[in-house]
Amino acid sequence: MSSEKREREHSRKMTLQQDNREAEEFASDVARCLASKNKYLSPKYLYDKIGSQLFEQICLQPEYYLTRIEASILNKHVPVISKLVGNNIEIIELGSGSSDKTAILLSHLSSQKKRIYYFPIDISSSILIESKRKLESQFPDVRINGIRSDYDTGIDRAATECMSIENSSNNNNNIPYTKLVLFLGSSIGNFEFKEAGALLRSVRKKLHTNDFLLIGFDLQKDESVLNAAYNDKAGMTAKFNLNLLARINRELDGNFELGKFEHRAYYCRERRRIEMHLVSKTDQQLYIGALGRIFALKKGESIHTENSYKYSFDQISALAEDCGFTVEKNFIDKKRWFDLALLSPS
Ligand code: AVI
Repeated sequence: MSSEKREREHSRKMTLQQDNREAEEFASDVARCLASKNKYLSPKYLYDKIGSQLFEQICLQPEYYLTRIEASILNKHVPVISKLVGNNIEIIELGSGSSDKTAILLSHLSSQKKRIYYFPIDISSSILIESKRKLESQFPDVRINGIRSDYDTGIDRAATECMSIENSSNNNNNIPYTKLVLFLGSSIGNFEFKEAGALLRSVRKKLHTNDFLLIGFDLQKDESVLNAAYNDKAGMTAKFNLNLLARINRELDGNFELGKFEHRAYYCRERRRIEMHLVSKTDQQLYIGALGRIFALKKGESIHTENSYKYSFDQISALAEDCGFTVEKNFIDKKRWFDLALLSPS
């Protein structure tokens, strides 16, 4: 077998192993969730292939201002960012999704004839394949290497790739590279504060002093704007939320009837977060074939599927400082609804 073929076979086996591990983790998390009094499932399970497509639809809804505003901030400030990062850049993106916003950055950087490597990290392989295909035809000079993984493993793998680029014999001029880690879309808001800190600290460990982290934060604002953003009129967020039950049916042989659940999303003032729930409309019993178990749900009982924290500037600088970063710049929109913060290692 040629070494190339061997490598392909090895990576196929690794992907299969990873798929199996993820399927087992999903099954055991669903079992734990449905058996507990306070039913909570990690929001990462919202993003199977269908969930990721539905999220792309959410981003197009008029009430969901986050994507639009972040893109406009990026468009406005891309020249400043481009100047700061120099001519040789390794972009690592956590949760890259469609990479639509990253295309704004790539378009500007590549027009400046910079040398760019791009490592999008996402848990959905289909979305990685699709976005790589699209970006490669748009930006033929950008070298793209998609990493299907969760954030922690993904950042490790991307940093290893960067090291091999910097140390390779092709880099015989010892060109210095700047790493630019992107964490867009306010995905940090879906983490509890402790987890958010752990993630930023692990990013910090991979960066040198001249590298950057560009991270989107959804800011605290009028409750009515927030409630509308998570209850869009077209019902996309509801579909996205309910798809979690459909996913359990598909992957774990469950018998959830989606019509017996209601999407509920509301701003919790005390915790400064949007909470997303699936609320049972009736007393019901659920059978999950893959677990061989029956679970009971009472009328009004909820499965908590996501939190989306809304930040203040004080919280942003405290988080940055706590994790070894300095806030270089807060790029914000006129309404002060969204902050694209540029952090550098302190
Ligand atoms: C990915 N994340 C930042 C979205 C959010 O706004 O918290 C996920 C989402 N959930 C419902 N709508 C959008």
